[in-house]
Amino acid sequence: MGYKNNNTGYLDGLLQSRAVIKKNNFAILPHDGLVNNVIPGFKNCDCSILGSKQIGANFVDYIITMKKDGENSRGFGGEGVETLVYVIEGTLEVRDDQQTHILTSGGYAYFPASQLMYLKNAQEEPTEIFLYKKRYQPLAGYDAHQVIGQVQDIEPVHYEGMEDVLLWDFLPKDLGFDMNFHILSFEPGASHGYVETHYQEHGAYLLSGQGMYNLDNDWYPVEKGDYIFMSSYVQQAAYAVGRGEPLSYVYSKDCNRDPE
Ligand code: UGY
Ligand code: MN
Repeated sequence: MGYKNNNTGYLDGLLQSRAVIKKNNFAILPHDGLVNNVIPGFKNCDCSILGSKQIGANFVDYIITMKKDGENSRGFGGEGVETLVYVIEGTLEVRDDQQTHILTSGGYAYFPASQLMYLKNAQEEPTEIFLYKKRYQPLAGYDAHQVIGQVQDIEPVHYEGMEDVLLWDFLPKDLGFDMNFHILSFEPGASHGYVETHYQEHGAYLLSGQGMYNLDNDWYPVEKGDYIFMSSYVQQAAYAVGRGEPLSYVYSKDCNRDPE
């Protein structure tokens, strides 16, 4: 919604791309290079598959514009698969086989493994969502449970004590959850305190601003609408640039499990 591809079919500017694909390492997918994919179950929706096992991810991310009457009435997820939806813009109806919830921009729903997620655009105008699924890694004696929320109701913390970097955690910290979703937001000029190198992988969708991102020790310009896949151990850190909005992104991170 509001990204550069002019959708006329005719060339708009030069045929150049900021996309960078390093399989099993990292990838940057700018919004204007995304194409629509037919995904069984989604009707009246423009769907693009982002991170997937084809670039080395152990999860699948999607960016979806749900048009008027857009829905997935078949149920998203499946046996042993956990799901999460985040509403970037618009109003979304999310239901399991019993209850319906209405989410607005900043809303999210986590469904535990095997509970199918039914989605419907709840307004006339398009609703844009970031969608995630992953095979759940069970832990004996613990379970995950459904979580429905709005980020506006979460108190952010100063990321690693930094004044100008804020972090919102979507899910409870308990061991039943094998992943979490977060929003990280850097005021212009702010940055990570160090270059992270860690076992966990990320799929990140940039919600606002512009920045420079260090991935595998090279720096890349990034902005709102970009998707970044970071595989296990890839070096990663960002600076927010510009004067206007913060650089912020919503992202997943696996957690709470001991690798085999
Ligand atoms: O939680 C994280 O690992 C996060 N700070 N990583 C990142 O922003 N690239
Ligand atoms: Mn990280």
